[in-house]
Amino acid sequence: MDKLIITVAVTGAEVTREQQPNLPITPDEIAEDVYQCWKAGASIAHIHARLPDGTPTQSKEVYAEIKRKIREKGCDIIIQFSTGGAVWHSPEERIQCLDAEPEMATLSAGSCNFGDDVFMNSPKFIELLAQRMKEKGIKPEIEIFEPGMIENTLRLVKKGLLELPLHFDFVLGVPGAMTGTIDDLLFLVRKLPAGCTWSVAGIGRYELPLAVHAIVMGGHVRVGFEDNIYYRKGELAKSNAQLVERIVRIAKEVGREIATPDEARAILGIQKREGR
Ligand code: KMH
Ligand code: ZN
Repeated sequence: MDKLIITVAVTGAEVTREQQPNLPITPDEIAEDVYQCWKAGASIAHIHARLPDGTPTQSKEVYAEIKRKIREKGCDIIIQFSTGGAVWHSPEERIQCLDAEPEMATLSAGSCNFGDDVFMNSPKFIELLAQRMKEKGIKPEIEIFEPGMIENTLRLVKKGLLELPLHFDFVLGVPGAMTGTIDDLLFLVRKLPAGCTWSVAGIGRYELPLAVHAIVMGGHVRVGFEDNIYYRKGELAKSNAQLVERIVRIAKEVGREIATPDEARAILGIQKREGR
């Protein structure tokens, strides 16, 4: 098995300070939080930008500031920006973050219900995201909320917009999309083309059981406040780093080593580039 890649999704677009008092919001807070998670063992930071009042933003300037502040700390974590943004962001707003030149970015491979909203990803927009990431040499992480999104991805491979092997992230347990049972995870993993890598981001109570299964199955794990704000039922997590530390402990107990960012780059086929 490859070493374990831990992604931390520190902020997201939906969680508020009222729900999780330790949510990082400003570029300084996000950079410090990512730095603490990197020290704890995370090798990818999945980042959403916010305005100082907490409103989600896809401003390329804010994303660039977050990246700069992370790198100023001497932190070599893989920086992954969200092209998903918030459900109400326009496609034009969402794609902007690619101009801030991250090493990786998310690419949601289809539309789904998302709580009381709809997370819209038209075929045309998905193609545009894939095309732009290809031009810029940004490694996509394919976000899968529903099984049909794997087929959508393979259509883009046929069109030459994406190249195998790809890295997938199964986001499971979003109200309105696929649930996060172990059966769901096994079903999705079996559908992937050979040689692809995957991680799982279980939402809320799905986070820990799915992470534990991913660790022993040879997959990778995403944790963080974007997906889950609790340490256990009824107890808020103290920090994103606390959630990362628990995954590191569990992985070590079952003999799965933790990937450094450079080891994660090698697993995912990412070339380190100046300024990223
Ligand atoms: N905030 C969700 C609507 C991504 O980061 O690419 C979309 C999302 C996916 O979080
Ligand atoms: Zn996200």
